Amino acid sequence: MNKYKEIWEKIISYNSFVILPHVKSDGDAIGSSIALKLILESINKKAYIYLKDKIPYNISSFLKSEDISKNKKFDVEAVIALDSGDISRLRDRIDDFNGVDFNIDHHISNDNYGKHNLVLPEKSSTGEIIFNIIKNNNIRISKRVAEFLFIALATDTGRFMYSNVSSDSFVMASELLKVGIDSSYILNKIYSEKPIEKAKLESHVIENCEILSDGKLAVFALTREIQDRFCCYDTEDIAEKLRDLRGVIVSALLYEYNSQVKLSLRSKDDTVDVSTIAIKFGGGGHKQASGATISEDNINEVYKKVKLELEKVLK
Ligand SMILES: [Mn+2]
Repeated sequence: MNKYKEIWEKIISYNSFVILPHVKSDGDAIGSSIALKLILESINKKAYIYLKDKIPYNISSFLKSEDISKNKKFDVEAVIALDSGDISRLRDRIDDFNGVDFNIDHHISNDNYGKHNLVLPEKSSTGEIIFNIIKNNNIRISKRVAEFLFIALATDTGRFMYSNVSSDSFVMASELLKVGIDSSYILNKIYSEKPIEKAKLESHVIENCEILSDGKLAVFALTREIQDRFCCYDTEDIAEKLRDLRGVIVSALLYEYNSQVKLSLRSKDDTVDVSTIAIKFGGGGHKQASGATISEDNINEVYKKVKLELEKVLK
């Protein structure tokens, strides 16, 4: 049996669900979660999305207040994890439940922590996997579902720029546009509404980053003090800004977050697989975008170690 039909048949054998996107949720995690919630509701199932964090500013304008619950809402029969490369990315919520029933994801480092797993690293986004579930099971795509699947696809492909884009991604985008979504409006909402303090913080990072390995590596340590100074705690996309400099192949952004040090790694092409570095620091992800949460609390110490590892790879 086709894997998309198989997973859907198992899912719909239950009647109520909690959907858990990963912590520090992004467009793919939230977009795929809302799309799945809506299609489950369209066949009279009960589903809610449980996420405690603040939603990124550029996604929140698409949401209605009832879309996401900050608290555990009701007892459910099944737990669905979406876009979470490992179970620790659900850690602030998973203890409220009895394990993960369905693990649907596209991270290569995913270790199949669910009772049922659909992990497809060749897919651009978890949104693309949900789209395939929809297509293979002849589920109707409403305009709102299409909008969120487009958000998932567009954000996880860096607006169709990363090498995870395949002809399937464009077929998917085409089908979503046929449903009647306004892709230009959606992309403008996501990418052209940057708060000025975020733009200023980005400028500071660019101005003060270290360029190493003959210009191929850009690194920066974003301390809490700098975040306070710019009144900006949104680090989304800053590693991308470093990667996008001419000559840079790999960028690394370290930042202090909730008394931990986080690492974001980005690479411009397939020549360097940054997930191998992320794994060394206890994290994971994709070839071109990965990250880690590091238990060492001194950001400057971590910075030295990360630089050393990256300089080895870029020699
Ligand atoms: Mn994703």
